[in-house]
Amino acid sequence: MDEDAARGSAICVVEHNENEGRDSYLLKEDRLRRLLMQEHCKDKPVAVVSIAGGARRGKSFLLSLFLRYLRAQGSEDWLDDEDTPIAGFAWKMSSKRVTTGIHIWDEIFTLRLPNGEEACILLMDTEGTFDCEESLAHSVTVFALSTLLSSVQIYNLKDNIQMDDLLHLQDAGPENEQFRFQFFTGYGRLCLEASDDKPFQNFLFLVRDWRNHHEFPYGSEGGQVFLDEKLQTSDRQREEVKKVKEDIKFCFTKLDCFLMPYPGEKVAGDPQFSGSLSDVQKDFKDQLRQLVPQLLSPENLVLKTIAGRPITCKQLFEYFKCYIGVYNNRAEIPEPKSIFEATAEVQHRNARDEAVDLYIQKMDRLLAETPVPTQRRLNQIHALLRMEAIEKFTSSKKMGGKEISGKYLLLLDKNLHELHERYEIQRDGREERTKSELMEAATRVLKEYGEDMAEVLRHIPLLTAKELRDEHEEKKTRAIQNFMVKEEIADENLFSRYKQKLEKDIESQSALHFTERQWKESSADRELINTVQSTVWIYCSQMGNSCGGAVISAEELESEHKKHYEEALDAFMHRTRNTLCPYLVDDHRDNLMKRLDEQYRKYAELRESQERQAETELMNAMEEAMEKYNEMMSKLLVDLMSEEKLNSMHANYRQQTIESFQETGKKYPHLAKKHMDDLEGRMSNEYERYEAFRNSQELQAEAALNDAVKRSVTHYELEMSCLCDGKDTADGGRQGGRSGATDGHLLTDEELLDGHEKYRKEALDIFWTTGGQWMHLAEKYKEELEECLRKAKYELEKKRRSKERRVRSLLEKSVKENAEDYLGETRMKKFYGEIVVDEEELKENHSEHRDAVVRSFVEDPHGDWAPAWLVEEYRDILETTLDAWHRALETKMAEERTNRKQDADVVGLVAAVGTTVASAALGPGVAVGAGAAVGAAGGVISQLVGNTRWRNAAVLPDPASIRMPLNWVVGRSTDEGDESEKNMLEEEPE
Ligand SMILES: Nc1nc2c(ncn2[C@@H]2O[C@H](COP(=O)(O)OP(=O)(O)O)[C@@H](O)[C@H]2O)c(=O)[nH]1
Ligand SMILES: [Mg+2]
Repeated sequence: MDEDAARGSAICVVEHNENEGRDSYLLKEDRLRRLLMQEHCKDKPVAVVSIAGGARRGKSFLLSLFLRYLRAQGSEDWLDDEDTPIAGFAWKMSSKRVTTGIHIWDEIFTLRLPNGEEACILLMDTEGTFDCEESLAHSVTVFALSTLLSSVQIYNLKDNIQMDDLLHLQDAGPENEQFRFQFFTGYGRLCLEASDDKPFQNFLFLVRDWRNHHEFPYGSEGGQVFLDEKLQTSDRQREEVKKVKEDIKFCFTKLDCFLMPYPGEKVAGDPQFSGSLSDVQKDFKDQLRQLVPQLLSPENLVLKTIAGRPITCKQLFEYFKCYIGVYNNRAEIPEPKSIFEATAEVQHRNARDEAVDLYIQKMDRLLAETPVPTQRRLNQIHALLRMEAIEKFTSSKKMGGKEISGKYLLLLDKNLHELHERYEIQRDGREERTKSELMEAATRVLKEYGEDMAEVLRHIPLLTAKELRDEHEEKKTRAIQNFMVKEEIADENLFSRYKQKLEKDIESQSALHFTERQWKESSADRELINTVQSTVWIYCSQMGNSCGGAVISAEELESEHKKHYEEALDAFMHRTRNTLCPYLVDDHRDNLMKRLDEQYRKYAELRESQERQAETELMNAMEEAMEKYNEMMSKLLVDLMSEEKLNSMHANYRQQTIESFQETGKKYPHLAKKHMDDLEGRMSNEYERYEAFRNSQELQAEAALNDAVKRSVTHYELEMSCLCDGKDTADGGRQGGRSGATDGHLLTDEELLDGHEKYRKEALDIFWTTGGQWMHLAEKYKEELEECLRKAKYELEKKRRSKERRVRSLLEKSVKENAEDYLGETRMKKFYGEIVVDEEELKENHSEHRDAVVRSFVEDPHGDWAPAWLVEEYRDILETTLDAWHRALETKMAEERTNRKQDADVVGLVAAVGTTVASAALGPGVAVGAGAAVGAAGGVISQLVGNTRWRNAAVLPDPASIRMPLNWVVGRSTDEGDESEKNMLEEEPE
């Protein structure tokens, strides 16, 4: 199926029913209203194309082709698409018909007419007309209704225009003679009486399956000739036929005829025909291309008119209702008069409606005006429009008489009056709405103003009163401006009333905002006062801390003040940085500064009084400390002490004193300094005094020490001289065999040293009995003492050595002399080269002479001046020397004895004699000094001397060569001694 066809359908708007032999017609009002009252069409003029005629003659088929044309919007190729089947109105070849009555395609087409106006097209199908099954009355009714309602009625005929076909228009059947002649002519005449216009519009005889096209060609031209021929009247014709023909020509504005070719067997006879255009004969299609635009193109479209005026879809709906009503209200087919009256009624109604519409339209426009019109203006306009509406009503063409006109005029006036009242209410309503809109706007604007001001008041920092006033002015101006937007919705008076009220409201609300601001400012001010107070407290507590302990100097106080003052100001500024009212801060800051200055003055006074107290306290402390110092120092002077010690003690006490003073002093550092200096000065002075005292003590002590040194030295010298001179009885026992030899008293070196040590100690002891008191001085004097002792000792030693040397030289001389004596003639000389004796004898001689010589040495008078220990030493030397000489002589003599024995052996002397000879031979050298000691034995030996002299040489030893210790002593003295000692030694006699 075609999509477009599927889109719409033919709806039955007038349904025919038959009840108990009586026809009734049901108007499907709702359907029809829905269709005709659509916005796009209800007020547009409409062309109604209707088709009527016998059943199954291709009416619906043709309407479907009209649909196709309309949907193609008059395009040239509207018939070219052969694939799309012909569809829309039900046109099937069926013996069963659809619902009888009037059908309308439920799609109203619009098109623009050549004059630019938009118009609608309605396609109307009729069913059941002129069917033998139906009553003729019914067919005539449907035919009449569709003719009354259409602007183009197509009378669809087959093959030819029969006289019957014409009669059908009149003939309601034999039982309705009256109607047969009355309807078209009667109605037509009534219409013509009322106006110049013909009652019906275009009428087209459409002859289908036209075969006689050779005589009358297809289309309208042939049709026109054919119709003219058919409608010709002649005297030969029946009266009724002539009447019909005349009535037809008389009633319709335009009569046309169109000869349509046969569509072909497919269309006409094939039950399987699907509606495809390819199955339709070309002639048919060619004629369709002529026929359809002739009816439906904008140029050819015929609008539906009543009494010469085009009607709209909406009015068409009224006529539907009116005519169906007329038909249904009668027991039989209505008289033309009824139709006429009904039509006149609708016309008047439409005229009134139009007048009312005009009034409404203009009043609506007035009511839509902004500002809403005043009551006065509404009444004025109403009066004007009322006249205009009445004028429009009276001037419109209508059928019917004065009666109906008067009735409708009254009705119109009543309607207008009612409308006027409605408009008044409406206007009042609008005015109320305007008022409430103004009220709302004023409230909103006032609220906005309030919110703005609240926002402004929330602003940190808080605005000053002047700033708030400025803000208020600005916000108020803005509020009024915002309100002014509504100026156009109300008339001047009304608006200015609301505006004034708004201004008053804003002013009274502003008072609240000003009060709030004032309140906020007061609390900010209180806060600032509190901040000043607490800042002063903090300053005071800080200053209290600074000045609370020790008394500080005025400068320090000032600097503390400056510091805390700055801190206080900073703290104040910091704490007030977020204040709501910064513009108040300066005043409070000035106040703060003033109060801080006041406080500072109090602290300065306090400080001064504290300082005075502190001075007194410090003075006392200093005096006390000084007293203590003096007390301690005085104690020191009881005994002499070294300057260093005194100094160190002074330093110690000084420190103690200072510390003691500092106990107080540290409390007042800046004041203590001066007192401290004073204290130190005083201590220095005192110390000088103590020092002088000590010095004098020291001088005394030194004198005592000096004295002690002298006494010690004297003691030493005394004791040592006793020792050296042997006067000390205590030393008597040591004199040995030399007692009484006072001059010969000589100490050994060791003895001297021992003595020295002993008396040195005694001297030191003596010294220390004094020096011990002043150890710090004594050392020096002790050194001095030691030096004196060392010198004394040295002198003693020197003296002793010199004496020892002298003694020694004398002893050496004596040793030599005695040795010489030993070698004398009378002693041992005879044994050297002269007498040879045996060993025993020699030994005896030696012992004898030796002992004699030694005894002589020991008993020598030198014992008076030589100490025993030296004599002893030299006696040993002597003995040793003599023994050595003896051993040497013995050795030599032994050799000699050997020699002699060898001689004796040769001469044969007796051994005993030999011995005597030998010993005699040894004696001559010694015999000179020997004397009587040799005795009797010497006599024997001397007899033999001349005979027995030594053959080997026996040399006599030299006493000068005896080795003496003096050399060593001298040597040693030279080593350690000085020049003077050497000289002294040189002077010594050998
Ligand atoms: N002979 C003939 N048949 C036609 C013509 N047009 C349509 N038909 C056929 O006639 C039958 C009835 O058509 P329909 O439109 O329903 O007739 P209606 O009852 O007048 O509406 C259908 O089978 C059509 O194919 C025509 O011009 N000539
Ligand atoms: Mg049909």
